[in-house]
Amino acid sequence: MIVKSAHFVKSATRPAHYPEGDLPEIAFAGRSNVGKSSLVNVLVNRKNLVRTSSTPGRTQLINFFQVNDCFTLVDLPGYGYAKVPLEVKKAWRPMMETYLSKRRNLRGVVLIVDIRRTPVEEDLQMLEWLRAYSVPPIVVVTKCDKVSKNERARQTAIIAERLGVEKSELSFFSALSKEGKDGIWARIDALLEVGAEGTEQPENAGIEAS
Ligand SMILES: Nc1nc2c(ncn2[C@@H]2O[C@H](COP(=O)(O)OP(=O)(O)OP(=O)(O)O)[C@@H](O)[C@H]2O)c(=O)[nH]1
Ligand SMILES: [Mg+2]
Repeated sequence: MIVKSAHFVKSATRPAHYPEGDLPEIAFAGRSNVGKSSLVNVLVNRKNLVRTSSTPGRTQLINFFQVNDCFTLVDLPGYGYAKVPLEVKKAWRPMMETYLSKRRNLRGVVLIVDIRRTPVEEDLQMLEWLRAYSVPPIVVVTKCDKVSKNERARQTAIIAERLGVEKSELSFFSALSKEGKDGIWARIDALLEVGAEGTEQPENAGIEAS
């Protein structure tokens, strides 16, 4: 994917505030502080398009970013961090379930897990929702720069088992080394293309032929 432009569109908590239009959308989900915003920044070659933070729970809204004026990347609020206020925690579940079940533009969700941790209950819940709403998942294992080769192999087995996916389904990533960036784009591209089949062409498509 060649990223020519990327800009913030808006934040939302409920459908009335989601961006209008039918651009296909890929969302990024995972635990607080797992590295969602960092992954989006690396994908679009920007240091700070999406705000990153060492304070977990920083992103509490659904943030929409338009890329190349042809699709949208969505940074979803993280989950599972003990210090996040209770009201924020309570709001997360309906906000997320509404987005995943109602957003017609949604073509896939990148679920991000930390190479050093065993996936938590909310990660499993997320995969279950995706199955229930027929949203294809891309599972990214991030912060790979933090572990040795042996540790990576050990954790890969644990993560795949806990999530109930094949090891080959996992994409390995590091925001530091940028390992895995092209592979993740390839998987995103595939989902954006599947979504494009059967949809109407833009109004000016084929204008030269007519
Ligand atoms: N070493 C290393 N650090 C990373 C990597 N990805 C993210 N981080 C760090 O992890 C912290 C959290 O990153 P964010 O991208 O803000 O995480 P987030 O999932 O968006 O967090 P919330 O929005 O709070 O849910 C930051 O200090 C990042 O610099 C990575 O691949 N390797
Ligand atoms: Mg974030």
